[in-house]
Amino acid sequence: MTDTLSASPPALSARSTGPLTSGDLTHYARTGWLAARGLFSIEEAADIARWTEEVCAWPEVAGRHMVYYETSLLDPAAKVVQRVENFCPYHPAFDALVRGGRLLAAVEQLVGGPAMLFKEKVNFKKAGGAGFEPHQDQQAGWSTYAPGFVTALVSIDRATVENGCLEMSDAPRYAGLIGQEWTPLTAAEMASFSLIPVETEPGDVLFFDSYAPHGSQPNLTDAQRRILYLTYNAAEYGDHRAQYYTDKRKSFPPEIEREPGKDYRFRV
Ligand SMILES: O=C(O)CCC(=O)C(=O)O
Ligand SMILES: [Fe+2]
Repeated sequence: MTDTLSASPPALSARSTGPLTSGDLTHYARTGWLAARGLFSIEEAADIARWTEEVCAWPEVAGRHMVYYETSLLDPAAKVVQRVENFCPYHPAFDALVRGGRLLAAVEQLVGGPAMLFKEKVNFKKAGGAGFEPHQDQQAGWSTYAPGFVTALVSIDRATVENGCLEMSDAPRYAGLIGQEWTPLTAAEMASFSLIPVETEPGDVLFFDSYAPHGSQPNLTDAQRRILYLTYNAAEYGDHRAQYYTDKRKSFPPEIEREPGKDYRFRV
C-alpha cells in the first residue's frame, strides 16, 4: 500500500489561473481533494435545484437519461429515486454549467490542461437513502477509460453529518488504487487513515480525484440530500463519455431497461 502513497500529484501539474486559489491547489496536491466554498451563489444553486427537478419530471424512456431507484431504509414500502445519470445531452442549461464556465475552469486548473466530461449524475439520497461504503471511484472499473479523473461535487441541498454528507480521507494523496476493483475498501486497506465528514452548503463544490478514498452514511432524516457529481478526465486521455454510458447500460442498466428475472447488482 505504501508504494501508492504520493506526496506530489500524479503526472500533471496545476494551472495557476482560474477560480481556485493557490491555497486550494496546495490542499488538493496534498490530499487529493479540496472544498471550494460558495463557488456558486445561492441563486445559482437554486437554478441547479430547479434544473434537477426538471430532469426528475421527464418521462423515463429507454436509451435516454438513466434513473435508478432504491428502497428507503425508513420505509420498506417506499421505492425512491437514488440517482439520475446521463442528462446533459437533454438539458442545455445543465450542459453549459457542466461543460463550461467556472466548473470546467477549476477542473482544468486541477488537471493542468484541457478537460473532458466523463460522466454526470445527481445522487438524491432521499429520506431513508443508503450510504456508500468507503471506496476510491477508480475502483469502479474506470481504468478502462483513463488513468485518473477529477470529480466536482456540487451541493444542491445542505449536506450534513445527519443526512449523509461526503466523508473524505485525511491521508496524504494516493496516486493509485489501494484496494481491489469492484469492491469497497476493507478495514485493513483503511488502516492508515480516517474518513472525515465534509459538510457542504448549497453552492459549495468539493473537488476530489478518483483515488481519494471517500464514503458516506445513510440519510435517516425526513428530507432529501441532493448532490451533483461531475467527473472529468484530462482531454489528452480522450473522450470516453459515450462509451462509458454504452458499457453501463449493458452491465448495470436503469430499471426501465432491465430484462425481467435477471439479477443486477450495484458493486461500487
Ligand atoms: O452521494 C454520496 O453520498 C456518495 C456517492 C459516491 O461516492 C459515489 O457515487 O461514488
Ligand atoms: Fe464515490
